[in-house]
Amino acid sequence: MGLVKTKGFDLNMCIDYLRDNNELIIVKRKVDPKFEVAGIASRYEGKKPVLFQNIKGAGFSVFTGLYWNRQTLAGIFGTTTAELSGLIRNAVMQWQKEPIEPVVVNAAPAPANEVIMAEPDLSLLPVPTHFTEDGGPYFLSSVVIARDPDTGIHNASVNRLMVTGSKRLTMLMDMGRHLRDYYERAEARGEPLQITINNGVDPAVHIASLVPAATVPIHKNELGIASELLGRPLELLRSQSVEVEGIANSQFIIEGKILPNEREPEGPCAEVAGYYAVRANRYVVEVTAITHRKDAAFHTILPGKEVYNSAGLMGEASVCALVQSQVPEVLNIHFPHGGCGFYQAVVQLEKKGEGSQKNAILATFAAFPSLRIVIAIDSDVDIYNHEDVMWAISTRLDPDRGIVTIKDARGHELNPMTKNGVGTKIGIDATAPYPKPYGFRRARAANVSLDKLRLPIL
Ligand SMILES: Cc1cc2nc3c(=O)[nH]c(=O)nc-3n(C[C@H](O)[C@H](O)[C@H](O)COP(=O)(O)O)c2cc1C
Ligand SMILES: [Mn+2]
Repeated sequence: MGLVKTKGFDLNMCIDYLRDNNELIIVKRKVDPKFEVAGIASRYEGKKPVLFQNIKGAGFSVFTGLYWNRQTLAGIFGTTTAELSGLIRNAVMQWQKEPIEPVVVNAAPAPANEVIMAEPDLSLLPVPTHFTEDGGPYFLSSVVIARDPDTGIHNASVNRLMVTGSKRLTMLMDMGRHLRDYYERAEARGEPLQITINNGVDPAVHIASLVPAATVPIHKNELGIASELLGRPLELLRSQSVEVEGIANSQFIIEGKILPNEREPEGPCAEVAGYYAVRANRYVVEVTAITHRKDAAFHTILPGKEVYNSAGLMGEASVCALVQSQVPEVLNIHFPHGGCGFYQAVVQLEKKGEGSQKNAILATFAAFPSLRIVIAIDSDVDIYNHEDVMWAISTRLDPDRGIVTIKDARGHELNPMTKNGVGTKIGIDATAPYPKPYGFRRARAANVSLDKLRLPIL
C-alpha cells in the first residue's frame, strides 16, 4: 500500500521510515548551514537522504535528499522505480475525472501551528546557503500557496526564495507561471499578493505543486492531485495573518505578501541546469508570521539530481498521458537526468508501422516546450538505462533519415543554448526498421530463476 496512504502521513514519517530501513545518513556533529550542509549532502547525492541533527545557530534539524533517487521515493509510495511515474500519471488522470478537493481543518493546533513565533524572525531558521557562489540562504523546496485575486482558486508551486532580512525575502516567479499571473493581476490594482510558504511538505504535495501548466489549467487547483495520491482529502489550515491557507502537516509555514511595485536583488543562485542564475532585481516578500512544529526539520533540496527527479517525474507522467492520446503506440516516456529532467525525453513505442516514431517525437515536443532532444526507442530497449538508449542510437539510428531538426522553436530561457528561450530542437529516431529484420533482433540469455538455485540476486 505504501507509506503515503497511511493516515497522518507527513515528512516526519518519511524520515522515520528511512531511519528504520537503514536508508538515512544521520549527521550528529555541529554543521554550518552556510556551505557545510550542502557540501556534506552533495557527497551522498543520488544515494541516501541526509538528516543534520545539529545545525550551528539554530534549534532545528535540516533534511535533504528525499527526491534524489527514485528508489527512495518508490519505497515511500509502495511501488517500484519503473512503476513510479505510472502511479503519478494515474493519480493525475483520476483527479481530472473526479477531483478530491482539499479540506480546511479546524482542530487546533494543526501540526504546523504547534508553535507560533511571537515575532517572526527568519534568522532563527536553519536556512542553508547551498553553493559557493549563492547570494544568500535559500528556501529551495518550499511550496508557495496563493489565491487567484479574481476567482479565489488556490495555486501551488515551488519557488526559490532568498533570505534578505529577518522579515524579508526576494523570490523568482518565471514568465508563464500561474503564480506570476496571480501576482500581476494583484499588482495592477496596487495590491499585494498574500501567500503561505510551506516548508517540509509530504511528497504528495511536492509532486502536486510541480504538475506542469499544460496538465493543470489556471482555473483548477493542483492540490487536489495531492489528495488523489494520499487517498483522502489533503488537509489545509487557516493562517494567522493572511487570507490564504497553509498545508496542515508542514514543518514550517512562513506567511507573507508579495509586495506590489517593489523589486530587490536576488541571486546568484545555482539553478536546475547546473549553472548560476545572475543576480537581478526580482519580487519581494514581506513576512507577516511564522509558525512551525515543535520538532521541525527544515527541508531543502540540493540543485542537481533532486531537482531533475522532481521536475522529471512530473514532466514525464503528464507528457506521457498527452502523447499516448495522440500516438497510441507510445508505451512510456522518461525524462533522464542527463537532460536535467526536462530538456531531454526518451519515448518508447511499439511501432505498428513505419513513421509513427516521428509522430511520437513531434507530439512529445508539442506537449512539453522545454524539451530540446527527444529520442525514440523500441520496446526491447530499457528506457531507464541511458547506456541501453545509447546502444539503440549506436545501432539503430540512420543519421541521414533519422534526425529531425526544428529550428528556432520556443524552449526554456534558462538553457544557455537558447536566445531568450528560442533555439533548435532535435529528434533522434533510434528505432529499428518496421517490420524488424532478423539483423535487428536482440540476443538474449534464457531467463533462469536464481531463487531456485539459491544464487544471490544482485
Ligand atoms: C526545486 C525547484 C525550484 C523551482 N523554483 C522555481 C522558481 O524559483 N520560480 C519559478 O517560477 N518556478 C520554479 N520552479 C518550477 C515551478 O515550481 C513549477 O513549474 C510549477 O509547476 C509552477 O506552477 P504554477 O504554474 O502553478 O505556478 C521550481 C521547481 C523546482 C523543482
Ligand atoms: Mn498552477
